[in-house]
Amino acid sequence: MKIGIISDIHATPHALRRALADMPSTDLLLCAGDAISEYRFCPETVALLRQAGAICIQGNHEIVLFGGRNPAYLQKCHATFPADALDFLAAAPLSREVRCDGLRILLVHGSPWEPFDEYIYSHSTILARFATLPYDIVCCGHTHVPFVYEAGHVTVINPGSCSQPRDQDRRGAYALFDTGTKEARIFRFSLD
Ligand SMILES: [Mn+2]
Repeated sequence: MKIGIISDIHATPHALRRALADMPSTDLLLCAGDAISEYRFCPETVALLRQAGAICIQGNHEIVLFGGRNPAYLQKCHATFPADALDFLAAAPLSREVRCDGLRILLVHGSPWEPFDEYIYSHSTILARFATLPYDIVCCGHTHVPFVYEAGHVTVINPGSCSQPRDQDRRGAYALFDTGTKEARIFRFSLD
């Protein structure tokens, strides 16, 4: 089975469309948070995620919007956008366990450990700690810099950002995991 992993769309539906068009067909689609921005809700992005059957969690941007730190804008969102679009992200958890083809997968936005908002890169020393987790795959986002790292039996996958890459590559990014070959790969696609 094939698992598609996306993250950090940041209210940019055209980038999400590109990612989904570029992606081979998948059996499971995971979104590691920051589908929107705290000051920019995007019903079109949410609709695309729902149509694609994406399993979503909240990132730090959803936490700000739905967690009460931006009440004026949230009020405006409720007056402007469809309730079901808002509810879809508001109801998303901060982390989520998913099973696919017998594999245990953890989906988080930043880090699996408190305070959960650490930026984890491919050179981060904390990556060794992922080997202690009872999962086969941990998907995270937050940095907008994609990587794949094998920490013992745990494959750590950051798919980067669909819309706002923060590495040297100006293209959008997503990841694919093949449960048959156990191979994780990062894919890049043009945003132009
Ligand atoms: Mn982000």
